[in-house]
Amino acid sequence: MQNTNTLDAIVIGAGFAGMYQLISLRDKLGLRTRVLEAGSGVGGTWYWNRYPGARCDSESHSYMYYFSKELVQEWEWSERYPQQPEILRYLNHVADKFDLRRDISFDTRVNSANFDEANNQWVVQTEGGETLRAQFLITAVGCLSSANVPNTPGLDRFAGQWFHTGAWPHEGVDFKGKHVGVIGTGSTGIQAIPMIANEADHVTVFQRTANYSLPANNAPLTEDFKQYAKAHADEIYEIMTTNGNGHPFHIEKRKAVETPADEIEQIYEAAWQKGGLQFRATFEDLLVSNDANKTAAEFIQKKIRKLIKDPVKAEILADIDHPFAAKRPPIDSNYFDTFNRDNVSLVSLRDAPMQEIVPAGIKTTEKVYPLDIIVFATGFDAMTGSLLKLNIEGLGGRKLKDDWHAGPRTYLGLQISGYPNLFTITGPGSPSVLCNLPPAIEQHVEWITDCIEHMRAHQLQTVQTSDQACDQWQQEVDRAANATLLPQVKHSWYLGANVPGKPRVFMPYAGGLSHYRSICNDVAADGYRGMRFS
Ligand code: NA7
Repeated sequence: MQNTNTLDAIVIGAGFAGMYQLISLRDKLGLRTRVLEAGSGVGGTWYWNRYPGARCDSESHSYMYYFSKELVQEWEWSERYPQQPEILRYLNHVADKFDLRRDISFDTRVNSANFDEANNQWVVQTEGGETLRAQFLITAVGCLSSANVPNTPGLDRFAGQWFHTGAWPHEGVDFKGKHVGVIGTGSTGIQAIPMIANEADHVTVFQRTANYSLPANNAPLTEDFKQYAKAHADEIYEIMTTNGNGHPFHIEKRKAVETPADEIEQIYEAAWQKGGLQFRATFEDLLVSNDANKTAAEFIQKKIRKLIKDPVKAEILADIDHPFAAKRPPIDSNYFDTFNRDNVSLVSLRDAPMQEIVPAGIKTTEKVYPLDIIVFATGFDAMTGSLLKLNIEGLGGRKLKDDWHAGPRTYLGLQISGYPNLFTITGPGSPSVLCNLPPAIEQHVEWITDCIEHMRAHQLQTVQTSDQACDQWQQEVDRAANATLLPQVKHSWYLGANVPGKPRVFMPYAGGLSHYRSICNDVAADGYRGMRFS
């Protein structure tokens, strides 16, 4: 008799990736598929990241699925950059439309996943004690979902409340009348600080590394634009999938190093006024030439100095130690202007490092800052953290934690040698965080679905890649990264440097989404080169 817990496929995670993977396997291939999700609802990143100001930095008309024309036409975004509640509404709409919830187990955290060689099945154990078996295991756990709370001495003795932005309480946090400390000035801190400052009595920002940020110039979408985006959906999708970044705009085919200074200034000024990540697309050499990058870096630093009235704060905020966009560039609404408020102060942890957290607040080498609430906007154990937490064991009981002790090794970011029938959506070694994620996710889901369809059609039981294929792909990942300025930032989470003890390996594929897509298509057309079936 069939065990009810035996399936064709198990998908871990019900965000953008897991939901589309369910639709593809269940509705396209007719596979018995179950999604396991730790949260109580769909949404992934957008389920957990409910901090004030949480907003996507991709434009709304590109931050959506394009696989269903009907869905593209029926959904309407309200703003240029969608806020977290609106994205969550969108994903719930998708779950309703495609009747996904009946195949998702919510509040179900995966404890371990082991490959049973005798039966060619993955055996997944959940925290609640359930055991599920399936031929295929597909991780859709997101790249930025394992919260990084720095191991700061004394946190357990802090008398106030503390929160990490990536695990924000659903009921919200009341900042009224409170003294709040925010640690971290990445995209998250930059979004949250202005919102918290509107409400709190006082905000102290603890900055370790100064960051570039571009104005988002967010605004409600006009009726004209909404109509334009629907009428031109095919063209927009074409642009998103034929450029390197997955965004609905191309990178200009001109070089900053060949452009006269006054023209550069005008181009940057126009991009600054327009707002958003298009600034990064103004010249094609910004991420490959230090001289080109310097022109953008200096333009933004000049803007920061002009925006901040207090010269001491201005210097701390503009003293940026890395090339522009070599870390993921934030976009903001009133971030720098927030430092002109009387209730916002700035502490440079580079000048006075944090020593410990004491019951009253944060103690640096200079003084104690009394606080009621500490907000950790300190990022994530990116790209590998959530995968390693799954305790995956492959052939012969080998552990992913051991295999990746010196850094992740994958084939195309999709498969791992020694782990048959395991697919990793937006895994390390794929473009993922270097581009707008929904088109990258759609490409991975469709490629995985085609591969599984191929196996079903030919009655193949297992697929696995080899060490050699993974080594060759890692060489390509390294080559692509080293052709850019990205590895120059020694403390970037692209390199795992934000988590003490994590190996320093450049994890995403910097060769561009369209190039990567053509490699994946070519691999499939070539009989899934680098993969073995049985
Ligand atoms: P990020 O980009 O990793 O930023 C984390 C911030 O927290 C950054 O400013 C860090 O400084 C700071 N940080 C991390 N650990 C510490 C400690 N121990 N002490 C002081 N400061 C610290 O995470 P985000 O959540 O902002 O953004 C992640 C992505 O999510 C983003 O790219 C968007 O795509 C959405 P550092 O620079 O390491 O010195």
